[in-house]
Formats: sequence, structure tokens, C-alpha cells
Amino acid sequence: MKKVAVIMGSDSDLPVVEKAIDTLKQYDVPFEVHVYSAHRTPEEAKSFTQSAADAGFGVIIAAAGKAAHLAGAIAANTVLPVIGIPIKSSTLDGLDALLSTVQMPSGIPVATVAIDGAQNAALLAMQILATSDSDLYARLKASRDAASKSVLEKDKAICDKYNK
Ligand code: RP5
Repeated sequence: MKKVAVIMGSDSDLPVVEKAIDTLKQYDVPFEVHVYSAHRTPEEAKSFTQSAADAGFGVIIAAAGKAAHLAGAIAANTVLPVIGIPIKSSTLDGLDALLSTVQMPSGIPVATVAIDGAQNAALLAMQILATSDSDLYARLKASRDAASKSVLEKDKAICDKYNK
């Protein structure tokens, strides 16, 4: 199976990024985690990204806050799919990072999840890998089915209580 690269701009992003790591662990999907900054270590971010496809990665998650250029800078150096997580780490409540991550110019896409949306970033990464991995596809589908069943059970409990 291809690996997922999880890159964050600072170790201060880790409390959010851990939700992505936990989700990847839950599905036994191989991953590597790194701290590379578009601003503070641009050369390391670039060299990791340029060798990522040959190193067996299938998708890259990039989390950053404030003037969040990390996902875009990574996307500039690979044609692997890049998922951006805007991190809420400033006085602007993450809106700065959201706009910096999502508003990519034409030609260099970044699939951006919600502010602090680390779990969805991991799920989307695995859905991308699952297009060529039928076992992972089946496990993701089973989780969706279980989540639907749980909501239907809650609906039934609410209906039994209020809709007589
Ligand atoms: C961004 O600046 C990082 O991704 C982090 O969200 C934010 C603050 O970084 P630190 O000053 O906490 O290292 O580059």
C-alpha cells in the first residue's frame, strides 16, 4: 500500500494533526509524520516533496496555520494529491489559514478540509488510496455503513420519544 505523508508547519500544530494520525492508525494505513515549514525550512519541505512519489507516498497531508503557504508550496513540487488542513492558531480563528490554503491559483490544486479538519483529511487521503486498494475501500465503506446505522438508531429513539 502507498504511504500517507503528514506534514505540519510547526510542532504547535500537533494537537490537531494527531487526529489525522489516529485515524490513519485506526485503518492500519502506513504513514510518516514530519515538521517542515514553507517559511522556516523551505528547502527541506521542497526536497521531501520532490522525492515523495519515488519514496512510496500516494498522498500528502499538509497542516499549517496563519499565513498558511505549506500545502500550496508542497503542491507546487509534486503531482501527488495534496490535502490542506488550515489550523486555527492565530487571533483570526483559522480564517487566515483557511483562505491561504483554499484559494490556490489555477493549475496547482490543494484539496482543503475544514479549519482543524484533521480527521476528514485522513479519511480523504485514505479514500484516494482506496481507489486502487479494494480492501481499504471495503473497510472505509463498512465504517460509513456503521455510522449510518448508528444515526438511524438515534432517529428511531427520538421518533419513539416525540412522534407518537
Ligand atoms: C505556521 O505558523 C504553523 O503551521 C503554525 O500553525 C503557526 C505558528 O507556528 P509556531 O510559531 O507555533 O511555531 O507556520
